[in-house]
Amino acid sequence: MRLIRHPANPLLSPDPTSDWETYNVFNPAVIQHNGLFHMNYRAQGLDWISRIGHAVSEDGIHWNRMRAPILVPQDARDARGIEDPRITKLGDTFYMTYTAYGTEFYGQGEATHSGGGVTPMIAKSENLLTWERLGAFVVGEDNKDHVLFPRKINGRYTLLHRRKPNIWLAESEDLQVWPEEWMRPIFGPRAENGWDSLTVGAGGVPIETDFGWLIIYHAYDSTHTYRLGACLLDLENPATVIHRPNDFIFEPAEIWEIKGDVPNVVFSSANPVVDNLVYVYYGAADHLIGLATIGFNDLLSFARFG
Ligand code: BMA
Repeated sequence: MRLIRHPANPLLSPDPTSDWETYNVFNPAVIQHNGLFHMNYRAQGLDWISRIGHAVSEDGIHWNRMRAPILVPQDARDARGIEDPRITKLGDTFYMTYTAYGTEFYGQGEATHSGGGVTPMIAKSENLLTWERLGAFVVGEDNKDHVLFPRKINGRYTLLHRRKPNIWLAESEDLQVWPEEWMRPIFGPRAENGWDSLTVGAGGVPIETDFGWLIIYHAYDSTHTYRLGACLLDLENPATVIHRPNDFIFEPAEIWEIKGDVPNVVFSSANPVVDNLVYVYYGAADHLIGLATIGFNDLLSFARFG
């Protein structure tokens, strides 16, 4: 079972006339709202700092982008960039989870990167354009790939996150405090399995189905090739894996997925389901944005029985 590349790929490319998205556009969040697709994507321009751009589309294929970025660094915590947004709608509010890459390290212990560190952040918006930062999800650790579930589970906000090399679960009563005692690892790399032998991290917003939460995740191996996999988590206790197929569902194959800013990367942080089709948007080689699709029922069967 493999995702099918859209013939219009790549959907979005860097804009050489624009200083903030000159070099790379990748790793987008995409959500359908009021009949329009909205994309918030990571872009790098002349200064190599990541900013978030916004584009809209009627069909999810052809995009009109805004000339200026909609979210830009504001302090030492994100001075080196705002990376890898994921957007979840809860009630009437949109939440963006993203990685702040900063010139200062927050928290205790060793810095996660030389001269600074990463902080997984949460922001909220009523219109997908203006974002209010709510704060960090955790500080002082190399934690990324966090994404909120689209409803509360057992009365608590719930999110997936990544403590290398595993995908973890976290819970909160208010989106501000995420107690350590409510955090649990869910699954990790499979050393013997090949494509997901070194690290795993969550993709887009978990998809609620009758049989569990359908999750798309990324993984890499010793060659640092990023592929995508799928699995099913229990609806009321998402720390329990119901089934996790051995095979991947997508891997770099096109020139622009193999060659780019970082080679051999397909990295997805958006998988909206529209009209029974799963739209898997992905960053290709940290340079372009592509789309691959799969029927919802096909992906669900694979996640249950593959
Ligand atoms: C990860 C993230 C992604 C990136 C990927 C491949 O650590 O930082 O932004 O797409 O590496 O380079």
